[in-house]
Amino acid sequence: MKIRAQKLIIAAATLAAFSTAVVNSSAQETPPQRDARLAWWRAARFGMFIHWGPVSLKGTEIGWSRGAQVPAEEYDQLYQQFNPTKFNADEWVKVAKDAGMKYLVITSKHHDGFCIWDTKLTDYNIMRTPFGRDVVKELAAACKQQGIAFCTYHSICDWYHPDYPLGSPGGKTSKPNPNMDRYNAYLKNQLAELIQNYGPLGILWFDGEWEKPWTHERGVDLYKHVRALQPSIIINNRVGVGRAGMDGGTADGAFGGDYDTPEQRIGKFQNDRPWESCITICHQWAWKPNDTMKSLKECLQTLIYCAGGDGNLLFNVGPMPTGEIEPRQVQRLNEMGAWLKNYGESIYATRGGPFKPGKWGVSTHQGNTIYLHVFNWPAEGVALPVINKRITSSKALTGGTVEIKQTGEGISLLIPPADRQEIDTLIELKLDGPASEIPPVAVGGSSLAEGKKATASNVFQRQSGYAPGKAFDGDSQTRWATDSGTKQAWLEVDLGKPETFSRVVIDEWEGGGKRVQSFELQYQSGEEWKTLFKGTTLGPNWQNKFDPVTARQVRLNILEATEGPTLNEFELYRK
Ligand code: H79
Repeated sequence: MKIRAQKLIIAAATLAAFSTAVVNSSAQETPPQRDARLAWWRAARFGMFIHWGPVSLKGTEIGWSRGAQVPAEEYDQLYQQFNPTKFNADEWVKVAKDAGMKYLVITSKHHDGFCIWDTKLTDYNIMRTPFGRDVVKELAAACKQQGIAFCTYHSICDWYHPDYPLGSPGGKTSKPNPNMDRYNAYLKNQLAELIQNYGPLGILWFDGEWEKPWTHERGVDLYKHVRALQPSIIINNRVGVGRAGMDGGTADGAFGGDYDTPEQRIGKFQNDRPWESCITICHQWAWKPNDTMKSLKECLQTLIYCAGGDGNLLFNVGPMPTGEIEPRQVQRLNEMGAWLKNYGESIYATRGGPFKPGKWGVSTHQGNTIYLHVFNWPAEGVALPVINKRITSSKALTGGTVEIKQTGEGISLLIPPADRQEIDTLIELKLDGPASEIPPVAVGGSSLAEGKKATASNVFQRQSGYAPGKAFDGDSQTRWATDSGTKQAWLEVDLGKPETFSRVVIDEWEGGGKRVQSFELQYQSGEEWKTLFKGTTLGPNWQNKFDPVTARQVRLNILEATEGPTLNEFELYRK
């Protein structure tokens, strides 16, 4: 991947840029013009996602619970009781601002079809509730006043609207008299209302594009429609049908709007196409009473991992039916904001890399500066690979002294244990030239097995999302899994050619506990499988060193498990 040359712009000065950007229709836009259009948003790095509507009265998931946990007839009447009298747009925007977020995306319409603005195109909207106030209007005004980019999420699928062919639950039923062309006109007119009455918008965040009625042609047409209404707007990839599942990338050659959208996972390092992970602060998108909330460490490291991978984080809250955001969530967001106040220079307007994200941490850069965010310290310190720039000075921004040695072998980094931070030890390196000229490089070398051909005795429900390759993709957020009840299984990798290795790392999925009770690591020698060693339990990032072995086929043979074995990663290293 090559690093796209991009002038770094101070986030604050560019927040208003989308309203004044040069007018270009999508067809005429050159890559530099496109970069300029997206620049404010890439520099912003951190936004607030809000999922809200009458469903908050039930505490179930927005859209998906219609016709499932909540009968459709009941769901569709909830708006008659929706009266969030404590809603205060200024307060919500202040929460986002204090958290260090630079933009806000609210569900103007989710899959359930309910509209939270004063639309003239359907009666199923906020003005018909006892509340009777235009939430989109108030939020847009508050965002404008406080200098936050206002954006909307808009579902393409609409399981409520009679013209849209599919219905609840989850698009699994059909409507009696659908008319997709008429629905499409409705959708386009709604977007015109939103942009013309509440714009300019920062982003139009589409979703619900995966159902059959949506096509490539409709996606391209919708993108052009929205850009024509507001040339400066940014549109996510879910406008088209090219999204590759929940990983959120856009399939090669497919149409995918302006950026990729990994959902509920941190995107992989990708600096040649913009991306934004959308992740919830608790588990549900819409408000759920007593939902488990993520720790400050998880919240902050999620943001920092995104920045280090060269992406954004759109962090979701689901406000309560009272109109308030839960106080504990406000507090958590505030804590994130406090960290960003101190260390925001290492996040905003930076680019990810050059050292690729790993268990060790991540790096970001701007100008001649690299920011190292170290999350985990090996006893011997962090060893970074060779770079084509000289380090002229270094500083531990989170306190203490850092010892740096740059040699022809690489860079070694040590901080006394007392100065290592629980969440992020932040070290600034000044270079004798631009960090963007350093090609992105993995830390600690990649596993010899990464991306290699994998097979297994069993795959959970034969789903590709749990394929053997998930244990060799260098992404600890994905995993190989086996059917529930599986007590024995094997996982094999073909390295392509004989390789010499002396260390294995097996990252068993933490969510399942220690399932493996007995295993052996084997390699093929001639026709025969030889056992390298035997073990009992594994766990997260379990590792073992042994005398160097040369082999092409390596196999983990699980002899006994309490439940279906599942591994995030299986890695082999020379040393
Ligand atoms: O609004 C939130 C969720 O309600 C919504 N997106 C976030 C931002 C959401 N939509 N779908 N899902 C959550 C889960 C749906 C997954 C699937 Fe598919 C839809 C599985 C199969 C069809 C899309 C296409 C994902 C994988 C393939």
